[in-house]
Amino acid sequence: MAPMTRRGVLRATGGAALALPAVALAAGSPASAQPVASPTASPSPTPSPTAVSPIRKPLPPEWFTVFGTNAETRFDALAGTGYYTPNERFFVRNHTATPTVEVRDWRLRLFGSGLRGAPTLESAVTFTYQQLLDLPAVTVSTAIECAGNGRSFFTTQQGQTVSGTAWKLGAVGVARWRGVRLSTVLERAGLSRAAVDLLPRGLDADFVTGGVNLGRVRRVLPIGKALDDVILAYGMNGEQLPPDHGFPVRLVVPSWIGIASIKWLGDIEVSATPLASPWDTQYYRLFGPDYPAEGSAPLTRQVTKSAFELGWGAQLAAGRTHRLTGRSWSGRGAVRKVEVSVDGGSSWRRAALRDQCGPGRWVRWDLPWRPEQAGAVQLLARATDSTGTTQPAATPLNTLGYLFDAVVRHPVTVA
Ligand SMILES: Nc1nc2c(c(=O)[nH]1)N[C@H]1C(S)=C(S)[C@@H](COP(=O)(O)O)O[C@H]1N2
Ligand SMILES: [Mo]
Repeated sequence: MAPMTRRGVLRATGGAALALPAVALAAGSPASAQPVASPTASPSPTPSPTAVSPIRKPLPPEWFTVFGTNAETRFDALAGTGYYTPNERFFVRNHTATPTVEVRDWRLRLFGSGLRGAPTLESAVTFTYQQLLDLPAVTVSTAIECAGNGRSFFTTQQGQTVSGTAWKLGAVGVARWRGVRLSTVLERAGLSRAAVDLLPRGLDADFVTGGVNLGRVRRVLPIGKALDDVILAYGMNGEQLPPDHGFPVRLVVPSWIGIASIKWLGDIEVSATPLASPWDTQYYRLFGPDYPAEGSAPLTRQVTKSAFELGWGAQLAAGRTHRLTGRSWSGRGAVRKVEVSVDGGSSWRRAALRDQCGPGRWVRWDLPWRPEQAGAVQLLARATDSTGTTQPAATPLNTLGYLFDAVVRHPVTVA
């Protein structure tokens, strides 16, 4: 990894919370699974020439809120940027740190009982980067969104205690992903009709949490979804896939929670019997009073959300007409309708939709608002998707804080 600059250290430590010093990451220590927001900013450590940042790209505070190894996109930084999230502003969710992968040495390895001849990892079917580039290419417009996006509102709106990164609504981005269909690669690798589950695995460091090594980041992908619309992506918004987003190749699993879209893909086990991983059993299920002890079924599809392209606590001038802008999205279907309330939910007005929306990606919207009186106001936006689902007033508690879909109250000051 590149040596860290002074500026990089300041960026990495300048966020709302820091899970661990950058120096510890350089020594191969794990990141905390659950960074806790700390209100006290500790002084920046002396920059060390060997220290590395868990995220490679610059994270200017006007674009990102940093939580340890993760960086959230600020929605006010998307105003006027166009439909797709620019690569430079796309959120990053790293369990440990962005690894350096040499394309020259890189191979995608497929193995397991779900392939003809049941190859082992040692005798795996391999593809070079160039071989993947030479296969028929497709472009897919879809969001990648963390299952925990919106988690902080369980606490700030509902008064509940949940663990995990305290995201607002910016752990989501929409891009044009270029790559090859996973089904194409599976066919060429000799997919057997007996295959039921895949286990794609990343090349980043082992994830260690609470003193337990869970191994490399991986998550089960059922064969039905794998053959439906999943791609192996090597391009993002017309550029080579950036290091932080999975270079050289990542999975893109449309409409499903972000953990399905494994970055820095190294190998895929294809199995004729069901597979599991800690990312299917202890994480990415709903746990809590309303759920069985082992949790819900593993989470798949995303829910419906809406966000204003405004800073938290933004100031707006009284007696002037403002154009409120925002985005709404759903993993369940296309967004059909967006309504906004400026009176705490007593009355709602339809926002104008600016995009032809499809499932798994957002629609931009806007609506004029002329506040007359100075004071604090909460802006509310709620979307209805093609399944008829409208964002509710509250989301039932789950202790890991996944799939928050309730209407978010966005504070602004009219002055
Ligand atoms: N190998 C690997 N893949 C991964 C992760 C990771 O830490 N390692 N994080 C996952 C999670 S939880 C999310 S939300 C998305 C985030 O993708 P992004 O960083 O490109 O925005 O990547 C997923 N793929
Ligand atoms: Mo995630």
